[in-house]
Parts: sequence; C-alpha cells; structure tokens
Amino acid sequence: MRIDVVTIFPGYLAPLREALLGRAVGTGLLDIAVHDLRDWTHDVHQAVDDAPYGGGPGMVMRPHVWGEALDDVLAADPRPARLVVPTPAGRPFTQAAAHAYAAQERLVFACGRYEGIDQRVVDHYAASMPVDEISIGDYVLVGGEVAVLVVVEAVARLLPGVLGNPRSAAEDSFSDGLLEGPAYTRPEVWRGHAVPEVLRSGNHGAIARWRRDRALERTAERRPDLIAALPPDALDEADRAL
Ligand code: 6GU
Repeated sequence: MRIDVVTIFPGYLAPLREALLGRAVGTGLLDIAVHDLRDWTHDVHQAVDDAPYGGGPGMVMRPHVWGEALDDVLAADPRPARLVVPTPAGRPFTQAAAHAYAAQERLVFACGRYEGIDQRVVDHYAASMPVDEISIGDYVLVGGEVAVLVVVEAVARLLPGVLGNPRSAAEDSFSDGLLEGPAYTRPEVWRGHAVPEVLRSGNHGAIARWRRDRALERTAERRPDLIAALPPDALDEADRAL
C-alpha cells in the first residue's frame, strides 16, 4: 500500500518509521511519503493560511497551495487513490473504515491546521475521486497530523503480513462488535491476585465461554451503545443468560 501525507509539520509524522509501521515500511508492505505543504508556496513568507471570509477567529488554509500540492502528489503515482482529510467535523473513523482503507492501493492524507482547509479543496477533488473527511473522536486536536498516525496504524495492522500473528487482528476488540475481555500471563499469583482458575483448566470450551462472558460484561458496562448496535443474531441463548 502507498501512503502520502501532506502537512506543514512533516516532523510530526516521524513515528510512522517506528516499531510495527517501521518494519512494514522496511519490508516493502507499506510505502510512505511525507510532503511539506510549504514546498508548494511561491511567496517569500511561504504563507499557507489567510483570514476567513465572513469573519471569525482563526485562519483558513488557502486553496491554491493545497491544489498545487495535491495535483503533484496525486500525479506522481498512477494507482487509484482515496483522499482522506482529518477534521473534527468529519464522519467518525471506525474499525469498519479501517478495513475498507486496508483494501485500497493508495491513501493520500491532507492535514489541515488552524480552522481547517478551504472547503473548495475537498469539493474539487470529490468530483473526480473518493474523498473522506474523517474524525477520530469527539474532542478537538490542534491539527490532523496525530489523527493520521492513528488512522495509518489502524489500517497498517490489517494488511496481510504486518502483524506477526494474523489471529491478533481477527480476534481483537470490535472484530465481533464487542470489547475484548481481560488478559493474564505468569505468575499465577501476583501481589495476592490470582489468575482466574478457568484459564488454567485446559478446558477450551469453558475458556471460550468465560472469555465471551467477560467481553459481554465489559462491553455492557463501558460501551452500552455497542451492545445496542449488535445485529439481532449476534447473541445466542448462553449470551442472553448472562
Ligand atoms: Cl481528524 N482532526 C482534528 N484537528 N481534531 C480532531 C480530529 C481530527 N478528530 C477528532 N478531533
């Protein structure tokens, strides 16, 4: 998969070269390029923003700089791309969206700062390619860079070969619409707290049932909205008995 990120703070994206993502880049599963938006300015001040029409606080990122940058970045690779614009005003980014992005050949991220990017940039590209304005949660960040880190990590771990054990992606939180339950490792007793007996029983049926019950319990407690959103056939008799 090819990923391009356009930003005025390229250094913010340095973590894309670390750990699991760094290894995916090293093995060629992921090809990431980070571009400095200011490379497409022509004035001595390298201005990327201006005052908003209609007044109000903050600055808006100028459309012509973004247009030149995105035209060049998109033209540099023939693969069909999806443009992703992180903004607190976007649609929620979910695990389902992560799976959809993982099936794409190419993602191009446009990081806005200040009060955002002139809306005509999104509208212009949306006429010729898929464009998503996405939010990573109900809080406000200073810019889209950290959201890009979040999205790229969520997508990259779904690409075949990126995770050591593919079952990790298949069985993690959200894959069945539930939060994952607790996990334990040695020692058997730590500071007086024992590992639940059933996990050491070797009874695989009982272990699966226990894990399912803890996942249901935790999801009902922390994310009742997820329980309410489960498809009608998601819970069986034993689940409902809990
Ligand atoms: Cl994607 N960007 C910004 N600036 N703030 C956010 C966000 C994105 N998602 C939640 N808050």
